[in-house]
Amino acid sequence: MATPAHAEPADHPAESSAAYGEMSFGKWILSWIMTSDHKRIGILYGLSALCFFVMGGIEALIIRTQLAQPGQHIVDAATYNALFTMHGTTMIFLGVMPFSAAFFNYMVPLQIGARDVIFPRLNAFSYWLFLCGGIVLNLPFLITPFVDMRVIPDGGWFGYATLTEKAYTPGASIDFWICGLQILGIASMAAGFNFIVTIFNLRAPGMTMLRMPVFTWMTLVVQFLVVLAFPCITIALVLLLFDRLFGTHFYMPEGGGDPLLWQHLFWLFGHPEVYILILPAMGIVSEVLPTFSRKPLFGAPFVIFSGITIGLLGFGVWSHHMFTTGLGAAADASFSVSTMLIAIPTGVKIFNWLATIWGGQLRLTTAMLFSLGFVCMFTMGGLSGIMHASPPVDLQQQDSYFVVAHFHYVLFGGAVFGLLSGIYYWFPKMSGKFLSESWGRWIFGVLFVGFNTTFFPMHIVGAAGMPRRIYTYDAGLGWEIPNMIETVGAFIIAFGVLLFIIDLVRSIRRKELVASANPWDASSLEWLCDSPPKVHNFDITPMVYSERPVWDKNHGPGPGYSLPDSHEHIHIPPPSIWPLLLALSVAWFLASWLMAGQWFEFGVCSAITAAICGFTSCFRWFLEPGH
Ligand code: HEM
Ligand SMILES: [Cu+2]
Repeated sequence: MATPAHAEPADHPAESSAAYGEMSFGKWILSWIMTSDHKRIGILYGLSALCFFVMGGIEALIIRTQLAQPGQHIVDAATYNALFTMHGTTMIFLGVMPFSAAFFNYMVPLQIGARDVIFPRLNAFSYWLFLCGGIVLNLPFLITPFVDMRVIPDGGWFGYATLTEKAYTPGASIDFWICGLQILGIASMAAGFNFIVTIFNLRAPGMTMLRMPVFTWMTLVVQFLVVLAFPCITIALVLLLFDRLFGTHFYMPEGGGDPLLWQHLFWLFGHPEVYILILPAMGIVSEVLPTFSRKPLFGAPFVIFSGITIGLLGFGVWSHHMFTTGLGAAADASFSVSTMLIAIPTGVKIFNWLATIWGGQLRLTTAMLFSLGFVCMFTMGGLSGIMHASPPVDLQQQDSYFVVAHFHYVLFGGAVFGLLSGIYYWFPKMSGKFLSESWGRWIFGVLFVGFNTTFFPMHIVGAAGMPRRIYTYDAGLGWEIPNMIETVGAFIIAFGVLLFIIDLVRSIRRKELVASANPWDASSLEWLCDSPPKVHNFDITPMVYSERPVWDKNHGPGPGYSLPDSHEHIHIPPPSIWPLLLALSVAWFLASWLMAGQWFEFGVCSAITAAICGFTSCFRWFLEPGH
């Protein structure tokens, strides 16, 4: 595409891609720290998520090594509690969520024909705050040798009261967990509002809501879930913090409180959260399957509306996590029905994906393989989910390895496979290079085999009565063989992940850019930009005429899109340090609670200092011109 002279982003040469080459290393680092470019922020989210994913994976390997045989003592019971808590919390909040955020950031503005998100600096703020939250959650690993109390979060990923009350978990472990989650919550909320406003307001002319790519649609649904669900856990955590620090009794029956209040508040967040984890992957699969079947997505509006329906129903099912608490027949019946209802829109999506592949000219690229793997594995996880939608069945399965099998089929076979599909699909767009397709097939094969070897036997051993969250078990219960198989599977997964990381590093380090703008012959607007895109994405904002603009332009029937001969002023917000400093101040402010729990006066002084820094950063941010 010809670049009109007036379209150079000359106002900020430091951010233009040509200038990166000549920069000194320090300047280069600074340009990442101060960036407000959605593409760079997306890459930062992706790399951070990858690191946390590896940490969560190492925790899982220790768990599996401990459980390989009966009666082992590689870790003790207390360490084991910390391991599964940190594994679950890490995978959910620091692995899958930010990896999805990487794609929201990188792809949504491109897919809607925008130059950036609507509040680029707020976007940078979200990223830095997320990173602070991840660090606060993992800090206890570093300080645990130096303190004589429990500091590594160990109350499970859903932190049930009253276990998490001071009386039952003294020390600071739960305080770290609360603090980390609150920081992550603010980061997610800020990003949520940013993307909602972006998608509503920055779409290219002609891109009506129903012309939006399905991935952008699923992003929109997810952001609504984030801004509606996170306040529930924020409140739940504030009440827990009051109980722990100030002696209130919100969840303590002895003081008139109710532990079930925690469970209701938590799961009112927690169930939508599982859709926050899976819907982005569903969006990715809805882009990949049509591209590699060379067919439009079958019944695209149905896929979109079932995504919306899943999001809405997701707020009406939370008590299916509480069937065993004795809610009574009426509540059990209604939550059972609402849970089963969600299977309908989910099934609609699955059938639409199958109909998309049906009769298509399939190209079995690695991205396609991961998407096909997603459809199979997610469906299996969905089916076991419908089983425990029935309260009597759930009474048997709750807290057993059957549930562990279920949610890994959804979260790993589903969300993670979908994200991997997205990496293989969009890597050429993001880097101008390809991941190796021959390695990719092997990586897919190893992960697929490893995944099923690890998690399928958990159904069996769970049905045979093995409870989750036990650090060891006796011989002679018939659990030995499945547990050994599961552990072998976990190491096969680790090998697959290792291969993936090697290929990723290799591919990134390659110098020459070989990917064309549209290497897969895909249909949405991101494939109109260069690979990698210019700092300002589009020289001219396209005018959109259909839901598959790039495809229609190349193959007909309609014009797809056009590039109006306009003289737009391209505005790219300048880099800024204030989002980072504000994020640090907010994290510091919240972390002062931790100190307040141990040394009250010190914590209060620290909070006041942090607040002053925060307000200063805020004012400097607002006074800085050009955002
Ligand atoms: C390397 C692959 C993985 C392995 C081997 C693995 C293994 C396990 C095992 C054995 C448990 C049960 C521990 C227990 O109850 O005693 C567990 C719990 C859990 N896993 Fe994974 N996992 C893996 C990947 C993932 C991924 C990708 C996610 C999410 C996206 C995830 C989310 C969870 C959650 C939420 C829990 C529950 C933690 C709790 O009980 O509080 N896992 N994992
Ligand atoms: Cu649920």
